[in-house]
Order: sequence, then structure tokens, then C-alpha cells
Amino acid sequence: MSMQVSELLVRFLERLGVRCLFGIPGSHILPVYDALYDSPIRTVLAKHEQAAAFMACGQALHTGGVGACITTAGPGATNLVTGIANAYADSLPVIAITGEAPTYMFGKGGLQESSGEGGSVDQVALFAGITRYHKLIERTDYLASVLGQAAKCLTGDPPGPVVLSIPFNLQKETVDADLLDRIGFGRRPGAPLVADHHVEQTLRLIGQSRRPLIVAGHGCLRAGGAPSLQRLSSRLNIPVTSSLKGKGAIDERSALSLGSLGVTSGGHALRYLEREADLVMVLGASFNERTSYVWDRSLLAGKKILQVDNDPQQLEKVYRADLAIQADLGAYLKALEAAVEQRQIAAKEPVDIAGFVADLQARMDGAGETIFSPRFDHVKGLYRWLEQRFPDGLVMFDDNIVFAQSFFRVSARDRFYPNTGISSLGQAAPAAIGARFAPDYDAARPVFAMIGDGGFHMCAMELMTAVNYRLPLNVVLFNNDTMGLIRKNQHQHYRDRFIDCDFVNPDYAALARAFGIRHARIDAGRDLDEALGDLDWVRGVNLIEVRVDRDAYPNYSSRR
Ligand SMILES: Cc1ncc(C[n+]2csc(CCOP(=O)(O)OP(=O)(O)O)c2C)c(N)n1
Ligand SMILES: [Mg+2]
Repeated sequence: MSMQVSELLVRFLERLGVRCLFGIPGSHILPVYDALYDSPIRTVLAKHEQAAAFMACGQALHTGGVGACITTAGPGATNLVTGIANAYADSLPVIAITGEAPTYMFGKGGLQESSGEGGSVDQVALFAGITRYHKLIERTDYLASVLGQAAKCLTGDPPGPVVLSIPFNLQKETVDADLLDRIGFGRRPGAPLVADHHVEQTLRLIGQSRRPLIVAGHGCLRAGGAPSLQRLSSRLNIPVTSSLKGKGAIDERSALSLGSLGVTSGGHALRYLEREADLVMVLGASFNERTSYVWDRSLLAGKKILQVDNDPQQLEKVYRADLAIQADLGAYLKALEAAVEQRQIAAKEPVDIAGFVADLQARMDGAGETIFSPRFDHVKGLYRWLEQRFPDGLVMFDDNIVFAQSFFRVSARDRFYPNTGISSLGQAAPAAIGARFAPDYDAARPVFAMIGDGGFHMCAMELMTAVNYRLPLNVVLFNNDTMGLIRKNQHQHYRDRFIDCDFVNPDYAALARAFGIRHARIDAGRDLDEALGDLDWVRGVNLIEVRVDRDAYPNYSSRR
């Protein structure tokens, strides 16, 4: 049986498990859209292709499956770049399908042509550095191997983004429908066995240590290792801190959690690490600029270091380890847990983390070392209010980072997705929309996008995408009339010579009215039950505006 390439592509996406396709059509991709008309894949019309890519990222992050987006040729494809780069930096399985001018026009100045011929935009070069695999498909005879490679990259370990660009005329050619049967769509192979000697060596290091500390990264979450980690921590009395992306690897409201480690965090974990820990167990964390306090050499000096990661590139990337193990974190933690039980390994002396944090906080307050002055109390209050209001869990995408890292204690039922990747402003709202579109999203859990006013301006129209599809969404907008982080840096390092940070905001209550969504406003001192009490968090689209003082700067420095 033969089939049009456009239809085969849609079948390919279906077999990859794609459930939603975010994008904007154009004439160069209409054959694929036409084939989607009869597909169970849900298409979602975004307002901008960058946002469509962020939506695909959000869905991939939240579901662990393949996220997908679709655009036309030329500007549709070039608009994808930041979103695809984000997927690349965050190792997300995201596929983008783009149209292209017909091959018979190549080199002759076709409308929106980006074949690279005749001086046209070279799409292959454009995507080369930000995809795991990109192909401008010019013929059908190798289609099976192209799609096979695409599937492999999307489901590889680590996975990564794929862009397939298909010229208009090729979409209408016919191929053998059996072609898809030649492609392996298998998910990642099962977690590899963990070597006994790695477990032995780990137990020896723990045995020799008086005060071990676990630094948990996203690797623990991604490998499904969080439940084992939580049990190991309490079984052995080992406190846990996390990287920003690892927040939630153990319940941050539990007794052994030190919150997160890193430049923009409250500093409790840092002080514990410096003063108390003699063994640092780095599990699935890469120790990037933030987590390592700008690669502070003294941070781990004199301590034993154990590092475990599934990605060998992360091992000893920044610090030398006494023991470096390449392993799937889920399998490693399970094996360690079993060995601890089997051998009846003794727990460490109990540690009073709450007492340590309270003492430290009092001293930091006294010395003026606290990151947040009381001018941020209402922001902290909002996060605490959300913790209490949603004990069964919420899903939070976060552009702002600084507030949530210190104020939000992620529980085992929450999902927290900070703006890592390439740290692009304007991703949280579209990513939250993408996650909320997942067909098996738990409708009882509200989804949040936390975002500054500068970031909001970059993606504001996507709120209408939520409205358009009656998709529930809560956007928390920190309104300080400025690019606060830039203003802070110009204050700290450029003698208050403020340039291009301040701006005029729209009237957000009026904007919400125009969008047909609810608006609530939180000023310092405002009662939160009164301000937020009657919002429908799981069915409505809400814009929650939080006023923040423009001249109140969080007290940390990224040194530039
Ligand atoms: C796409 C993009 N452009 C520029 C930046 C650089 N940048 C980082 S933070 C920031 C200011 C953010 O302002 P806002 O969203 O209002 O948050 P605030 O710091 O005020 O809370 C800028 C411009 C970026 N991260 N991403
Ligand atoms: Mg701002």
C-alpha cells in the first residue's frame, strides 16, 4: 500500500506517542496539516512559533514523552530557534516538523526558501548547533533511515531535539506505507545493572563519613529515583540539598531537607555543606555555575566526593571525585537501598536540620546577610499560601527562579520546573500550557507559570491560546515595572547607571478583562485569602499580579 509522505509523517508522530502538536500553519506545510485533520493527534494553534516550541518542551518535561511542534518554512522555522535550543540544553525529546519551499525552486529565490541554495537562508546550518538531529529531506528513498535516526535521538539517553524539514513537493509524493515498520520505536532500554563494587565502594565511603550530605540533581527525578532517595535519606539520617532542577527530589517540607543549593538560594545548604559535611554525594547534579557558586574551589575542599551520573560528560566536569560512577540513578539508588537493608547498615547520628536552619537564619538576619529583606515578605507569604492551599500538589513552571528557589518548598506531590535550559525569559507560560494540554494531565492539580513582567511581555499573547482552548492556567506575574535582575546588577556593579531596564506596564486588570480572564492583585500587606479566595484554580485562566518594589533587590550577586 502506498501513502502520501505527509500522511506517513503523521503516522510516524502517532507511533512516537505524540498526542499534541503545537504550531502555526503556512502554505508550505499545509499537506501535513491536511493529514492531521484525520489524526487523533490534537493540534494547538499557538500565537508564535517560539511559544509552540516551549509548549512542546513543557509537555515533554511533564510527561517524559515526546513533545512536538510544527511550523511553515522560513520565518516559521526560524522562529523556533530559541525553543529548540532550550530543548537541546535541557536534553528534551522534542520534534519539530517544518515545511520548506519545493525542491524545484531551490536556488531560484522561492518564497520563504531556506534551502541554503542561491544565497537563501541555510536552515541546516541554523539548526546544526541546537539539535541532536536535523534533516532537510530532499528525497524519499532514504526516508526510513531518516525517521529511524529521528526516533533514536528522541528516545536516546540522553534524548534531544530533532528538526525535520520537508519541502512542499516532497510532502505530496507517495511512499510505501510499510516503511514505518522498518523503524524501531522502542523506548530507552531498561536501566543497566549497577555493579556490585560500586555499591560496595559507596557503602564504604558512607561508613567512613561522620556527616554525609546528598546533593540531588535533576538526574534523580528523571530516573524516577526520588522515592528511593527519600527512603535512603531517612533510613540513614543523611540530609539532602538539591540543585535548582533537582528541587523535589526529596520532599522539601521533610525534616532532612536543606532546601536548594546555589547562588540564588537562601544559603542554608551552602553553610551546612561548608561547616558540617565531610562526604558530599553528588547524585545526578552537574554542578553548574549556580549550584557551584560560580565554581568556588573552596566549596568542596577537604571533603570526600562521590559523584553518580548516567551521563559520563557530567562526571568530574567541575570537581574531581574520590569515586565517580556512571549509572542510571534510579537503578543505583534502588541497589543502594537494597544493600543498606540487607547489611543492616547503621544510620548516622540524627541531625537537627530545623535547628541548624533557625540558628543560621537568626545569625544571617542579624548580620544583614539574608537574601530577601522584609520588602519581599508578601512574596514569601504567597508561596507559603500556595503550599497550604494545595497540599495535594501543584505543577509550577518558573521563569523567575529567585523567589521559588528560596520560598517554595516542593513537596513529593508537586512538580517544579525552573527555567533552566538556556534560561530564556518568556518560557514559563507556554511551557505550562504545553504541560496542561497533556491528555493524561491530572485535572485536580492546578498549573502555574511564575513570571516577571519583562518575561511576561515576551509571551503575553499565549494567554489567549489558553483562553482559546478553555485551558486552565494560573499566571503569577511579578510586577516591578522593571527588568529587576538587570536593575539589580546595574545597582551592584554599575553605580546605579540604570539603562534599558525600567518600563511602563499596562493596566493588568484591564488587560485581563480584555482577555476575558480573572485578575487578582497582591500588594504588600494584602490578605491573601481575601485577594485569592474565589479564584477557580483548576478550571479558570487567572492572572495574579504581585506588586514588587522596583528598588528592592535580592541580596545576591552573580558577579556580572
Ligand atoms: C530571552 C531573554 N532575553 C534576555 C534575558 C536576560 N535577562 C535575564 S533576567 C532579565 C530581566 C527579567 O525581568 P523580569 O522578567 O521583569 O523579572 P524580574 O527580574 O524583574 O523579576 C533579563 C532581561 C534572558 N534571560 N532571556
Ligand atoms: Mg520585572
